[in-house]
Amino acid sequence: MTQLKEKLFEKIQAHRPRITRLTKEFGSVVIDKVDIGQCIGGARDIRSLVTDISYLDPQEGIRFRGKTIPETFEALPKAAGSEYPTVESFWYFLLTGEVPTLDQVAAVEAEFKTRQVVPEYVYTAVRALPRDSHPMVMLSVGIMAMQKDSKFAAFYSGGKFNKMDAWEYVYEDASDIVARIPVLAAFIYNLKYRGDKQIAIDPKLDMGANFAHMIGQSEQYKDVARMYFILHSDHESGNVSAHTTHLVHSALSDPYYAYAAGLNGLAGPLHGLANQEVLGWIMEFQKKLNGAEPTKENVTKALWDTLNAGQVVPGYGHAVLRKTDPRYTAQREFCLKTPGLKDDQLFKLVAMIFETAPGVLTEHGKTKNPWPNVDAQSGVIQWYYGLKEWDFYTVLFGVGRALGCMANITWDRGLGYAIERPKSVTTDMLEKWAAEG
Ligand code: FAM
Repeated sequence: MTQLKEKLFEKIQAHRPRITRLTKEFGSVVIDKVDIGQCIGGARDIRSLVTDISYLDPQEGIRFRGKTIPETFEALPKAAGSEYPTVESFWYFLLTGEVPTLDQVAAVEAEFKTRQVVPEYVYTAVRALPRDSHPMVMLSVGIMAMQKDSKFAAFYSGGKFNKMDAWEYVYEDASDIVARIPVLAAFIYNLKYRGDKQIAIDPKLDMGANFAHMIGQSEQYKDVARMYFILHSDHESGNVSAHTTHLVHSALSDPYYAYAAGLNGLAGPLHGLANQEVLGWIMEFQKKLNGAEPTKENVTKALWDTLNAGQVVPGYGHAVLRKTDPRYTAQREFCLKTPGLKDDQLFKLVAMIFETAPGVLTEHGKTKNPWPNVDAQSGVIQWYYGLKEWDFYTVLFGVGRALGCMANITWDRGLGYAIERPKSVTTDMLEKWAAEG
């Protein structure tokens, strides 16, 4: 067993009695009630999922294992010569809740090297798709193609399946997915946008740095990749990608089936595709500006044009958050401290939208949250570093989101969570209850 797996086992064993006690002794304690609005309105805010990986406070934003984003970046060991932690150290932290030592991080890095090689048949499957397929389709197909080697599926069908050990096989698949997904994403990027000029893995590099290397990016982009993957990793359990992954895995579908499903949800414009939509929207707007500086007046007009056309302003609003998303703030701070980027025209425009959109959306009066989410800022950074193919941005999100989704389902199995099966009702029943008050 690796150090990480041993530590995880220790944590899971220590946690199991808490769940058993809660279920056996306190299973009937009421923690929420459901109204008709929530039933029709996407189950908004109903407390019905459990996770200890991250928690989203509507005012404060996300905490990973109890730490805010700045606290997380501060606490974790940094990549050599960088202000940012490696993705590997963050993976250790998400899974165990403990900040790893440098030795523990080195062990995860070594483990990922043995896991990160993507089988050739996966590339063959992705290559067989039409080249103009959306890169999210390619990513999802790539993950599905790997399923045939699922260790969890083999354990399940091998006749020795038992609930206590099942998590170990989820952990194996989850770790393989996390280690391989940036390599698969780099392959897709090169296939689609660089004439299939592939770059081999550099085994000396950590995950984020290797991704930068594999897509032919600069030294500085290594930190962008590390930051981006960590920021997009997890946002508690109710969002579409995390919830879908959890739901599908709850049927004991293996992590490949589960995460491909999660990615398919991430590909929706109200969820992960918003980062692509933001950049498309901004580009259109920049074209209209025709070289003129963005001002409060012209940005206000563009926002109203969008709203009056019945469209949403991409990158603004959130189902849970009621303040500026700290993932937006972390990326804005990265822009402000990066020479060149802070004076970039696109960044200036995004900053002007940040000044203007909350007021316009408040006046519009529909959204419960007029503040920006993670997607409003991320495309600008990618664009600045030359990653201009914005239909790829959701793939970057999907690489990061694998960390959270895979940590979550490893724990789901460790704690033996049940198959998910909420109850549905009919409109007649709702009308009857409505009449009864
Ligand atoms: N622009 C215009 N209208 C908006 C809006 C926006 N950015 N955000 C919400 N609204 C509208 C929404 O369409 C709804 O209108 P109807 O009553 O006509 O249906 C109304 O405001 C109430 O919505 P809400 O309760 O404030 O938000 P929801 O919980 O229903 O939806 C979002 C949350 C994120 C889907 C929504 O805010 C939205 O569509 N935002 C733009 C797309 C986006 O940025 N998505 C990314 C979310 C991100 F965090 C992620 O997953 N990566």
